[in-house]
Amino acid sequence: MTSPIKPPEGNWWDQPINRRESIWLGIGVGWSVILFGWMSAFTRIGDQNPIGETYRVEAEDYRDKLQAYVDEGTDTEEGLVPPGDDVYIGAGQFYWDGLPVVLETGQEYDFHLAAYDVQHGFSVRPEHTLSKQINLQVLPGYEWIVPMEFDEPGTYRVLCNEFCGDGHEAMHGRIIVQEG
Ligand SMILES: [Cu+2]
Repeated sequence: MTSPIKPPEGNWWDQPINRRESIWLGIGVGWSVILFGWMSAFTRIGDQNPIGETYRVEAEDYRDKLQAYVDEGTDTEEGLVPPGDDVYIGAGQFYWDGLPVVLETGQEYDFHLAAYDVQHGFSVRPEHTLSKQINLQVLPGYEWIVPMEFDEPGTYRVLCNEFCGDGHEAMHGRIIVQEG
């Protein structure tokens, strides 16, 4: 049997680099440098970066804090109305503690995010545009406080966007935002 792939004729492996190859190599190197610079700039410039503060916290302590917050809030048919500007959310296999929550537009809330067991992903999407989303990592051992404000009223879905085990797909929650 003969191979359908035929080697090129002659001495093809020992040729000087041609002009077209040099140009593409140059473009490749140039583009790499741009992307490298972009990575660095992306973390320093603009509003796209998650902000806030992070504190070490034990899962049990966070659970207690969240429970105290839930007790202080007002339970309504739609969900919990937080007692103040703080919103506590706990992620566990496989549920969102503290959701659903009822918030208002035009008010800045401090979202507290922590996980009880493994790493989870806090993904928030407006119900009418599920492709529009923010994604934040929720880690066990850390409480991340992120300021957030909703411009538009509506229902926002919260789902876990980090595969966290068999049951991960059941991690749904809701944030109901009302006109403030
Ligand atoms: Cu999860």
